Amino acid sequence: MEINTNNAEIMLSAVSKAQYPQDDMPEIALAGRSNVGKSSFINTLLGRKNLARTSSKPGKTQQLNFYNIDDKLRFVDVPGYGYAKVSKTERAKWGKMIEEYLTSRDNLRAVVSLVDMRHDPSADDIQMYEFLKYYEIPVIIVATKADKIPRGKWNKHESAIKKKLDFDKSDKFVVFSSETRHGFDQAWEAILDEI
Ligand SMILES: Nc1nc2c(ncn2[C@@H]2O[C@H](COP(=O)(O)OP(=O)(O)OP(=O)(O)O)[C@@H](O)[C@H]2O)c(=O)[nH]1
Ligand SMILES: [Mg+2]
Repeated sequence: MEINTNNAEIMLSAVSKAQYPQDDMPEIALAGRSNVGKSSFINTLLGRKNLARTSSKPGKTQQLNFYNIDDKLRFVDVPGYGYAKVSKTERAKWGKMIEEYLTSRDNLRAVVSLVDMRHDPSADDIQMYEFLKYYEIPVIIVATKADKIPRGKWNKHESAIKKKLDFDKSDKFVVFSSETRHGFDQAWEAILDEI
């Protein structure tokens, strides 16, 4: 499929089902801990600096943000989990919003689940992966911030992440960096494979 990635724009932000776009365009959602680099991943894949708002402060993205890419697919930027400074009520609202989207959205083709390549996956990362497996939602694991680890240690980190997640070999795993654009082709290939 030919996609003009320059032709991308934010379409809408939503907090509930009634606000989701009403059509059958395929969607790829981005999930991961707050600050892991979801918005940066979107910007890198679209060759844009600031289409998806990024921040060194966690918790920047608080709604489901739908990005229209050349009228061929959508990225859905999902608020990050595991941000300590939110109230219990906020967290419960977040959980409900994500769960509603992930379990009921017919447009959803796959979830790109981002983990920080430097560290073992958190309990929340593991829970997200188990959740996606349980609902049989195709998942692409993107291990990001690879630029922060020496290349000679990449294999060791990849193995550790896979082991912790109990990674299913039929899923895709992409080593990625928004800094160097490492993994750009592989990430696009994995995504286009699912839509
Ligand atoms: N070195 C490096 N920094 C990165 C990379 N990806 C993201 N960052 C930085 O990490 C911080 C958080 O990135 P975001 O893309 O805003 O993270 P997010 O997952 O969208 O965060 P929330 O919206 O809070 O959930 C920013 O300061 C980015 O510049 C990467 O691959 N390498
Ligand atoms: Mg974000």
